[in-house]
Amino acid sequence: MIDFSLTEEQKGMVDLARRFGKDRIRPVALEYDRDGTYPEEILKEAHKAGLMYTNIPREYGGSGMSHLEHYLVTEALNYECCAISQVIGISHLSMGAIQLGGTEDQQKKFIGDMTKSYRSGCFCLTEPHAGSDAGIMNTTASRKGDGYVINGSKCYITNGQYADLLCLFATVDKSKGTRGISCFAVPRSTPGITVGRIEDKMGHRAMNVAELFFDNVEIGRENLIGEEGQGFKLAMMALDRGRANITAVSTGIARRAFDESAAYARERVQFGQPIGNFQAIQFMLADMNTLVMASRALYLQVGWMLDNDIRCSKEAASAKCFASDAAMKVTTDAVQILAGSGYMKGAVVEKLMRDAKLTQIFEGTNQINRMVAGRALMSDSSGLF
Ligand code: COS
Repeated sequence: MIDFSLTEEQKGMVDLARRFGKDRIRPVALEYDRDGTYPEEILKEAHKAGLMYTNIPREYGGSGMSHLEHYLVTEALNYECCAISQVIGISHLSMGAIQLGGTEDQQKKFIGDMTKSYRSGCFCLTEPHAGSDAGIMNTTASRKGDGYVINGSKCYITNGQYADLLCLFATVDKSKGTRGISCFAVPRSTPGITVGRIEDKMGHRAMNVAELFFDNVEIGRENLIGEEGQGFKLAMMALDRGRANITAVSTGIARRAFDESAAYARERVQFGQPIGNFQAIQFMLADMNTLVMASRALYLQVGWMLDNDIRCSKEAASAKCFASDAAMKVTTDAVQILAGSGYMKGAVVEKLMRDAKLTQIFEGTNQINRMVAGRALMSDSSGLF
């Protein structure tokens, strides 16, 4: 039976996120975007409100939400500002591999420690020459005694400057390709980690993105997550979840752009009547709303699959492509509807359009995600129904 109604508890979660977004994020969203401000105070409050570690189990200091619930909360927060909300929700991707591959003791130790603070984690996969082709990374983990020494660098790391816990991917044997990559939980306080360039971005400007360097960073065997050589698979499995998350992020962005457009269409009078009376505008709004509805349906499906332990690599990749392309289209149309007033700096829809662009790029470009879905369909074209 398909049922789109939320339980009272789920309604409470969404309501909490909406209120937090409206009261705490909305008043500063444009200012933080203009100045590229790290939302420190908001993170402290989100942490207290239980909105930071939503899908981390309660025994490790999280709120214990399901994937589907986390995505509902994500849409609600991202409606207000995706840059601030991405940092609030960063543990969903950054801790994914540790949750999937870590022992109970490792999760208690690493994730349990991290959730005490609002600084959260970061997902260290990308390197300057290893973006879409993530498997050719150069960062090494050489065995030393019972542990490892890490050397190398990572770039475009969301929350890299501030994260307390790094989920780091490094190769123990480059000759083995992706099968040589391992995953490590590395506390920020480990000596030898330095922060390089902080990126100045087109959109998502309040979201911290940094370069990280690892210079003889010594860690123990207990920092290895899963088996040696299992890291690439853990990264890909974490990205399945992450891509479902970007579907919810994109839905939040698109819904806000729709709402801004509909409100403007109701009040902007030209030729003696609100422009929303004209079919040219109504058709645009109808199509924008359709894209929002479809994007939401996709993250609900993938969230449900994750919660029921059904592999969803192709569904998550397809959902991410659809919703991010939809967010780009809806925000571009929102600027068109608001016209001159929407194109100016300081307009909400101008920010949304810049923000939407990144959703087509991060957690795998849409070209890579189409490839992920396309390849999977060659071996298994079955669907849910
Ligand atoms: N779940 C489980 N296992 C997976 C998987 C998934 N979603 N995706 C891949 N794997 C496994 C494969 O089954 C394969 O296993 P074997 O070694 O046992 O054969 C292994 O991982 C390597 O996979 P594959 O051969 O597909 O690797 P490629 O290097 O050809 O391609 C792509 C991998 C391009 C799909 C991958 O590099 C990718 O997603 N790139 C984009 C990275 C990204 O999203 N970066 C953003 C960083 S975070 S903002």
